[in-house]
Amino acid sequence: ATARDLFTVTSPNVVYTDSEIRSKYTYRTTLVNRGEDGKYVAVPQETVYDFKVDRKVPKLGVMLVGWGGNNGSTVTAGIIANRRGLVWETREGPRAANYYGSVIMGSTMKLGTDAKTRKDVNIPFHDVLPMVHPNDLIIGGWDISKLDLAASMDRAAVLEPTLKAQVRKEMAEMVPLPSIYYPDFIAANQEDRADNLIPGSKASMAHVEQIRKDIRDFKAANGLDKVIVQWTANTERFAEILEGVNDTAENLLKSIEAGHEEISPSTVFAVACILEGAPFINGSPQNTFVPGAIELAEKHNAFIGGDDFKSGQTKMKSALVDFLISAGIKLTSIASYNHLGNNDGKNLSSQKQFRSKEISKSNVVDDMVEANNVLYKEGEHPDHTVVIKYMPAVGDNKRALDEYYAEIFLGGHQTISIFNVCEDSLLASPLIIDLVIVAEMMTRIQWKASSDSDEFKNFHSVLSILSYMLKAPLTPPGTPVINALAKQRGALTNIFRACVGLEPESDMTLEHKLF
Ligand code: NAI
Ligand code: DG6
Repeated sequence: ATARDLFTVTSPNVVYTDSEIRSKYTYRTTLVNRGEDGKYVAVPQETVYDFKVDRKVPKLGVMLVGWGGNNGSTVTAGIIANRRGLVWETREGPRAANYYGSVIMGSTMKLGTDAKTRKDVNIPFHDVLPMVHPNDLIIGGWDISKLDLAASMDRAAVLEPTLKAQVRKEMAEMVPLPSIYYPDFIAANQEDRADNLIPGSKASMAHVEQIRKDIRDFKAANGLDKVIVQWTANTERFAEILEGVNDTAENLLKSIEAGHEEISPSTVFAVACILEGAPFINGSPQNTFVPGAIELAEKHNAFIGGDDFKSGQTKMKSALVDFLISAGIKLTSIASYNHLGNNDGKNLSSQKQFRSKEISKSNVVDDMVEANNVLYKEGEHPDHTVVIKYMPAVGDNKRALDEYYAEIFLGGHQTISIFNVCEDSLLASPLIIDLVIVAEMMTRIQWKASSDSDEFKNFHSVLSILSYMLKAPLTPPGTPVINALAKQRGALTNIFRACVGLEPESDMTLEHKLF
């Protein structure tokens, strides 16, 4: 269906047709040269782009790898609850389904200033472009555990019994497809749930083909226009990057063919999705996107995104550290502890899998530190430690304790302690939804430089626009990683605004200052 617009833009640079929105957008940046005297010369730059947005909202399917896990079962129940407008009793009174925690469904952006009152006019983020509504998503997926989704939801122990009772029947009919399991990649303590397997314990083209077939079958069975696949399965260990094995697209395909032991299940899923043209997003920390997988995606013009959902502790960190450092406060150490008792915590109690998570949780302040050459000398960095412990009793109610220690004026110190407690899967589920909606939207946005007559083309295969939702954002090779939360949101907001010919939100509010 073509979405009904909440607003239209009246501008010589914006044209609406029944099927498209076209905008001509002037992108303004600043090019800096450093002279021999060490001084900078800043030159404003303008590039004019044409953007084209396909207005037809597709019937969209999402297939989750690890569907029967805490995130998979929680997001599925959440979408059903929203779709059916469910209300359930809790000891604190009735609660109704919502999409809190989703930037797309739960936040707004400023459209502009009211012509009469001069007050801000804010619109739901979801309405800036014709996006898929999560209530309309068709969900499926794979799991190495054969429990149906109702039983998975019980195992996850996240949702209120009164909510579960209302979605149980529908979820009991949802059964994950068998998946691929290469025991060396996830913790040995996961073996007892691996009872729903495609035969074979190392990478093979047969596995790639089976996954591709599963996607095609799901698409056909549900009459879908598109499918997006997301890895929300267990954290794997890092794969070694080996010359001749996974360093190029060609070598990666050959290595899968040869059953090389260093190819992980998540990389096999990524390859299958790339070949099938289904965008693939990695919600876990491991290096699924080995260089060969990125090159393969580029070759096939396929979309990929990752890594590792940024839900609680790290989201706070990427906002707080941005605030401290940009306030001129010298952060000198961050100590981050976590304990949790869900299956994710059990898997992460194994050293190699913990190491993947430690890496993705540790590199998240680098860009902010590097940007402040007043506080930090080249190569100087705050101390940063990350600890995760498995504590079965607390279940999905993860505890994250952080101490931020900073140097302030004249040698003084500031210590900020944070104790963050909540159900991990209730934070991660809205991110899964946002990643799907934004990734799908990006499949319908094309661009060309206005100065050339070339065809419209897609954004780069690596969707760095998804960074806001991810701890270790994958970016196109050779381009910087942005971790600062406000910048990540700015990129998401302003790229979508540009597609309808709107200027970035600058927050200058000169209209309230110059009169
Ligand atoms: P979970 O352990 O409850 O679920 C993972 C599921 O994946 C399990 O059902 C397991 O059987 C399945 N699985 C394992 N290997 C598989 C394979 N090869 N193919 C198909 N299924 C497979 O974990 P949870 O809490 O749902 O988290 C999922 C992932 O998301 C973990 O890697 C976790 O680190 C990551 N994550 C979770 C966040 C959160 O806030 N919950 C935030 C950031 C990342
Ligand atoms: C221990 O921290 C378990 C992890 O899987 C995290 O809960 C998850 O990655 C979320 O991390 P964060 O830092 O975004 O809260």
